[in-house]
Amino acid sequence: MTSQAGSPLPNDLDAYWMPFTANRQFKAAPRILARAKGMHYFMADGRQILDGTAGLWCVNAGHCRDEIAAAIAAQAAELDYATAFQMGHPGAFELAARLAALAPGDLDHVFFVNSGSEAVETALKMALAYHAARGESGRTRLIGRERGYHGVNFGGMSVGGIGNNRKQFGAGLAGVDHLPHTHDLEHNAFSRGQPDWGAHLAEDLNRLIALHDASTIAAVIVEPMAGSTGALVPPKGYLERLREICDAHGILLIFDEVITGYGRLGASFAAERFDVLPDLMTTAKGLTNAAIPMGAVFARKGIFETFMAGPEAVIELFHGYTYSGHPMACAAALATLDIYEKEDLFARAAGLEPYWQEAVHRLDGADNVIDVRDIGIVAGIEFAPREGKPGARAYDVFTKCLELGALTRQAGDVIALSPPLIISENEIDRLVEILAEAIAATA
Ligand code: PXG
Repeated sequence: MTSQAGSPLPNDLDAYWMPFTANRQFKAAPRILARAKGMHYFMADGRQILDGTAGLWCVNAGHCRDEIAAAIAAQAAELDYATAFQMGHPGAFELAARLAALAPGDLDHVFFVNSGSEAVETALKMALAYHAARGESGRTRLIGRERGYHGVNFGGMSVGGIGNNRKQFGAGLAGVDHLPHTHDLEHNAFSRGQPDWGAHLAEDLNRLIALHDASTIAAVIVEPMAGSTGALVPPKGYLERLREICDAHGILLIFDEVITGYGRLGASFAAERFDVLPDLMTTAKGLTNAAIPMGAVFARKGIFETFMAGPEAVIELFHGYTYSGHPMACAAALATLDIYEKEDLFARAAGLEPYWQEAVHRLDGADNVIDVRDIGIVAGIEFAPREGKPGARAYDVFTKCLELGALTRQAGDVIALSPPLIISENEIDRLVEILAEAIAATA
């Protein structure tokens, strides 16, 4: 069978075990994306859908960019694969240098991985190995945050703070603790940009230090803006305070910028926007405009140099992946960075932010909406849960939006928006109109 859009429709939905999906519910009424261009997806039935989520917070330059497709095709013909272990290829070195120049401060060494989850595992392992290399191998504890999302592997799941993502999988890593999340509707509902209330929540790190002793703590990992649990914007002064406390106690600060990296907040990285420099920074998603899976972990100069102090013939970090720095991913990333630069997309996002903010706050006061929040080109619209059915209201809004022609992302009782950074003002208006209509229709 062939769809109107010219792409095949699957005949058999059974074999594919879908990730983070209610498989039976989905297969009873499948939603099949057939192709995409620019700001739009096209469903298998030919319907055009405005992409309100940049795929999954990742297609920052819009879909199916010709330059990226051409770069991938050329690379596939020239050098399909090269091992990164004791061998190299030009693209990985070129990309690392470009990224080091893009990142703030002295975050100028780059380790390649294939996803956000792998970036997180890599950063956590780097933190432990860094302290060990300095003779402080007692620093093994890792501190995450409630409602944090750091991917699905064991380290990231353990420092993550989402009950549903943890409960099926045992005890996780030992020696992990969590800061409280910063989401508080009583004080911060309907904030525009960073909320005023909540910097004091960073002081909880001092409580954990008193409990565990700083000499046992390797690192604190947070998303500068928590994405997956519904766009939780950091309170003013909060990240700055975390940085101060970490500095005072020799604890590494890791920013998980898998969502916030590459322009989402109107700057290269959240670290730049908030002017808080982490020791390690994890990225993925927008790195290749999501065209090929890839992640990159950035390390500050002093961390990298600590590893380079031993004998030169000894491998400094016993870690890496078969596909680290894959040639095609490097080609996709280099083409993506070219687009970001040529179209000045991060500055474009910053310039669009006031319009975006005005537009999404038109939903303040809509039926059952208990919060609207925004930062960069991100918004979270939170609903009062249906009695005894958490998430059901936002799921209905999500499916209604799709019916009306827009893709949004549901996270619990929140609808998160994060469109490609090429979105026009008209398209922002259209996205908000569709949401308003969907909210009214499902109230
Ligand atoms: N860290 C952060 C901050 C993320 O947002 C990951 C790590 C893991 O990346 P990979 O590439 O391994 O998936 C992410 C991923 C959502 C949603 O609904 C967000 C993500 C993944 C799935 C769903 O917002 N982000």
